[in-house]
Amino acid sequence: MELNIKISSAFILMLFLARLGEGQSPARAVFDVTKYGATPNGDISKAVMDAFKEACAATSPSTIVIPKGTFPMNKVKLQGPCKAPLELQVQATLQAPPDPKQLTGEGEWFTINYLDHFTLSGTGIFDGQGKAAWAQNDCAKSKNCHLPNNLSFNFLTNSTIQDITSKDSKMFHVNVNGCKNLTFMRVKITAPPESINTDGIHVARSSNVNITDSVIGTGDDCISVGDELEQLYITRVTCGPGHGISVGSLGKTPGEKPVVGVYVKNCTFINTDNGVRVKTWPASHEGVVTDLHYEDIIVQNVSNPIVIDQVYCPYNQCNKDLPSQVKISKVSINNIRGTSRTQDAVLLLCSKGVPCEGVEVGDIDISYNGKEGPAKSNCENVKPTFVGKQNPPVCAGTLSA
Ligand SMILES: *[C@@H]1O[C@H](CO)[C@@H](O)[C@H](O)[C@H]1NC(C)=O
Ligand SMILES: *[C@@H]1O[C@H](CO)[C@@H](O)[C@H](O)[C@H]1NC(C)=O
Ligand SMILES: *[C@@H]1O[C@H](CO)[C@@H](O)[C@H](O)[C@H]1NC(C)=O
Ligand SMILES: *[C@@H]1O[C@H](CO)[C@@H](O)[C@H](O)[C@H]1NC(C)=O
Ligand SMILES: *[C@@H]1O[C@H](CO)[C@@H](O)[C@H](O)[C@H]1NC(C)=O
Ligand SMILES: CC(=O)N[C@H]1CO[C@H](CO)[C@@H](O)[C@@H]1O
Repeated sequence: MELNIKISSAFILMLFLARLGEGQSPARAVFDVTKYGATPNGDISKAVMDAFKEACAATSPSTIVIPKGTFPMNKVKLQGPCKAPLELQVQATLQAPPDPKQLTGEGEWFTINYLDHFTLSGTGIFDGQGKAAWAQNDCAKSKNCHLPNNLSFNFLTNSTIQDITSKDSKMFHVNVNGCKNLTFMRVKITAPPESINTDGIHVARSSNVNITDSVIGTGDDCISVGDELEQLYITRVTCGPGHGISVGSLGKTPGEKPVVGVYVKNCTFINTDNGVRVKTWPASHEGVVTDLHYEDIIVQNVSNPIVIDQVYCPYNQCNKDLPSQVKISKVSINNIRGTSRTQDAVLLLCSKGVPCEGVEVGDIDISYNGKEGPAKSNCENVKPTFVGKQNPPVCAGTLSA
């Protein structure tokens, strides 16, 4: 009985978009979650998963729609493979339960796995309602902190995430793992500066990931890069507040795979702790970071605009006498302009065990206005080649700390 009702209602729901006069473009079946039992103020999780189940089985491209409105949503996991390309259009504001203990089920708050040619679109908001969770976050001290990420994308290929907003995640806003050819366009990620571990987008074990035309401001890194990564393009991203765009931290766990090819172009950093940064732990395991290119970047009131830090050791829980074993090479830094909030505008602190190689510094113009004097730059275990003009003179200073 129930099955019959479901099937017939699914039929009615397949509203085919008439594309009169448009020739070949195939009609897309539309699955509206409100037709699957979703009601405003009621938990929408099951409706979303039910709509997905049908859409995923469809043999032609389809669109799942979460229409305008505000809906509470518990954990949702959408897992492919599906039979045809699928779009999830979110127009709604989706709210996680405020108390992390109320989040039940597997994985992160919203998890999407194993899809090819998937699109997440719409001007909707994923509201992690993280305020209560940040207060309980002791991840700095404790090894078992299990706060859910906001959005988790795993093993997606040829896919696009566009226009959505992620707000006040309990932990990382967006976690990208095992994806190939994934583009983020025009996304917006916001959380207050005091919210801890709320990284904007964390990308690891992936290749060909593009993040463009996006605005990210959080209490941690705007974008952070983990190991086993090839070809990440970050273009026209505005970052702030937050900790900047970071490769790493790396070297803490054994067997980390290389990070190859990170391109940060035409980005703006406003009031952030760092601009572009690479961080690796001292006394570390081996690793490789190569092909990093930073170009056409504006920094405004950024504490440390350019940082390579191979003695990264927050909370002082490491042996700083033993060098990092993560080898950094082929780094170019060109046309970085603006203002620094501390005197240390350019820090290239490479490992004494495996010095940086192939670092090229082009035009830099970063000013600092403070009693101590103008902006400075300090370097260790690196001999960059210089092209263009540098203000401050790069590698000419000593650490102010
Ligand atoms: C990447 O994905 C897009 C769809 O998002 C597709 O059009 C394009 O062909 C893919 N590129 C490669 C190299 O697979
Ligand atoms: C991604 O798209 C490309 C180009 O359309 C296609 O060759 C490839 O098979 C797709 N990848 C997967 C995993 O389906
Ligand atoms: C990602 O950006 C790079 C550089 O702008 C470009 O060559 C590539 O085609 C882009 N890939 C996608 C999937 O948009
Ligand atoms: C980056 O900015 C430069 C200088 O403002 C501009 O010439 C170039 O077209 C921009 N490139 C991209 C990819 O936005
Ligand atoms: C510079 O950044 C700091 C820290 O984010 C902030 O408190 C201060 O107001 C900023 N100054 C300006 C001039 O924006
Ligand atoms: C519930 C859960 O899986 N939380 C994860 C949140 O994200 C961090 C960083 O990716 C993971 O370590 C947690 O396990």
